[in-house]
Amino acid sequence: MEQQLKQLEQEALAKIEAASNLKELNDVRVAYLGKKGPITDLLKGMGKLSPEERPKMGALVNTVRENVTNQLEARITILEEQAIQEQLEKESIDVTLPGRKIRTGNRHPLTRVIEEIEDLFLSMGYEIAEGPEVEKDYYNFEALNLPKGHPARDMQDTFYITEETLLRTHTSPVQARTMEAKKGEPIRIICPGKVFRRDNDDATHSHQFMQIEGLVIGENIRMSDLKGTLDALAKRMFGEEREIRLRPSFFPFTEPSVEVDVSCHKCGGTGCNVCKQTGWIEILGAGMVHPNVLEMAGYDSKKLSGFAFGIGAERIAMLKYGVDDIRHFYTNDIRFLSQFHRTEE
Ligand code: 2NM
Repeated sequence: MEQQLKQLEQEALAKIEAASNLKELNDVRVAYLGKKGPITDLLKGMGKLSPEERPKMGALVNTVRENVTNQLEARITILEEQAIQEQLEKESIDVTLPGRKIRTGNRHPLTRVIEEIEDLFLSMGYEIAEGPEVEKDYYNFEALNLPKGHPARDMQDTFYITEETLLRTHTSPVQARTMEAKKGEPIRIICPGKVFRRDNDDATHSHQFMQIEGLVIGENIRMSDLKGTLDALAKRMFGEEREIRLRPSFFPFTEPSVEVDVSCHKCGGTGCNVCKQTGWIEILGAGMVHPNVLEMAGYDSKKLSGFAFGIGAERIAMLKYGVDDIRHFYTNDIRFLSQFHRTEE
């Protein structure tokens, strides 16, 4: 029996040594130490032995079982460590590999133009004011010296919701609302936002576009203040060498009113295809706020005066970036939009 035990032990140890994974090891454990294994059988057969032999054989079986168990556990530890090692090697990363480029988006060209203009005016102490796109007839027309029946209020030029409610045709109603709220106090604001006009869309017209209007009201605000402000704007948007030129014009809400030209940024004023050989490009309209507009908003036009101007963001962006069709701004073609990715700054 002792012989038999020694042989079993050798066999089990050899199989443990030969096992190459945890499953094989478990099979060995079940085969030799399990309930139906030979060692358990031997322990069960102890009863048949004489009382003198029993302690000696018992001790021997226990030693064998302990040996096999210890070897099994040692082998399990080794295989587990091997498995971890293999996994670590498989999962190791090469930190010297170059990183993958993350493709970033860019702001819409109109957003860029508007933010550049906002930055300039914020730096000059202006505040940014906003208001509703669906507006009252009163703020869009009446308060701006456009009484009922005025040609500029023609149904053809405006999207009406009801008799008294419409889509704003400019951001001036924001300025009318601001004047009303400030109750005679000085004002320095710019109003960027969406505006709407009943118009047939083509390369240079859109029924919806972005406008930026400015308004300054205070004591002794003069035409020269307007001129200096617009000169700074032209230089900021089109280059430090630019000059501006004012031509007389008409707007119901300003008197006097002017159209403002900037010297051509392509030819510098000598004449080219961009400025249609004139050396000048029209960029905005402006003027001194009409006394009627001031009085309607509760300002004393004898004590305070102001200037105002209106810029079309699309027109500026088209000139600045050489865009030939206004519809490019709205069709979201990535081939168009991705061209405005900033490379410096
Ligand atoms: C323009 C041209 C001239 C203008 C006037 C006002 C207000 F509210 F003060 F009366 N806001 N904007 C104005 C003046 C707008 O756009 C071409």
